[in-house]
Amino acid sequence: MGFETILTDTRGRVLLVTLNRPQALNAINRQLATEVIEAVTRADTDPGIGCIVLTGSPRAFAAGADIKEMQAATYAEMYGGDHFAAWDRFIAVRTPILAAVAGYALGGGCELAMMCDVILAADTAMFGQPEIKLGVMPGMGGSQRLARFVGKAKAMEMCLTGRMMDAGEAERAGLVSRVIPADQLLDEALKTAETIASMSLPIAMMTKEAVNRAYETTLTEGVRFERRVFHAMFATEDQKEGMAAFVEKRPPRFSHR
Ligand code: CO8
Repeated sequence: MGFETILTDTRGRVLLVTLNRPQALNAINRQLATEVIEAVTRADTDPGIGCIVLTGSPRAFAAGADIKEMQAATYAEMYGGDHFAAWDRFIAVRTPILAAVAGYALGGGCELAMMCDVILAADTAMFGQPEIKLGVMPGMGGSQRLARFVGKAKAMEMCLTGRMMDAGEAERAGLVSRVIPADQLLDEALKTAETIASMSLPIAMMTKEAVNRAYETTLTEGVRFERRVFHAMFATEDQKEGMAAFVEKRPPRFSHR
């Protein structure tokens, strides 16, 4: 399937997905959502891809769900079409996904970034959940994920006022892992993605699953889950290779098995 609202580029073991609706600041319409979800789920079944980078333009990662597309929708259409439920397929992707955010990440754009596993922010990045100004609220997980990532006080203030957070505040609040000068964002994101993709893919997938479990369960259950998965890793060839390489003082050659 050819894509019209995103660009995809495979660089070694990294898939770069670029949102590409510049005329609408990458607003997420039905087509863009379908294409992003298709691109990442397809990559997830490709053992040649070890990490996915999702990015936008220097001006906007994504300025939210497409307001013009939603404007006239009725309750029956929103409920009947289970609008946004398709993003559950994005969440189910096991390959690590890194968001490289420059410019606006608002509403659904902020929510999309938060659905990724790591957010790297350019110093130009602005994060916000301004839906309340439109007479709605976050609908792609923002009220839940933002509260978990930055705590209730900031999440509540942002969702109730629509105030944006700049990159520095987002880093201090724990929303993004690092802030990078805008002109170096993509290079740094690709470098980080290459590092992740150089690891054993099944081990990276299990690690992603374990860290995500921290947001879904109690500490006791999460630690139990971690221990079971850790034990299971000793059934992989890559555990044997990784530890042998350390002992033999050479770089590991992971077979992703
Ligand atoms: N949807 C549609 N079009 C958009 C959007 C959007 N979210 N954002 C920007 N655009 C369009 C503008 O309409 C404009 O198009 P045109 O030139 O045809 O008028 C073009 O992009 C450029 O935008 P601006 O001229 O407004 O650019 P500025 O630099 O002046 O302002 C802003 C940039 C501040 C980002 C401004 O565009 C803005 O406030 N955008 C809307 C941000 C917003 O409210 N986002 C939340 C949307 S709602 C949402 O995301 C809900 C998610 C959950 C949905 C769940 C549904 C079940």
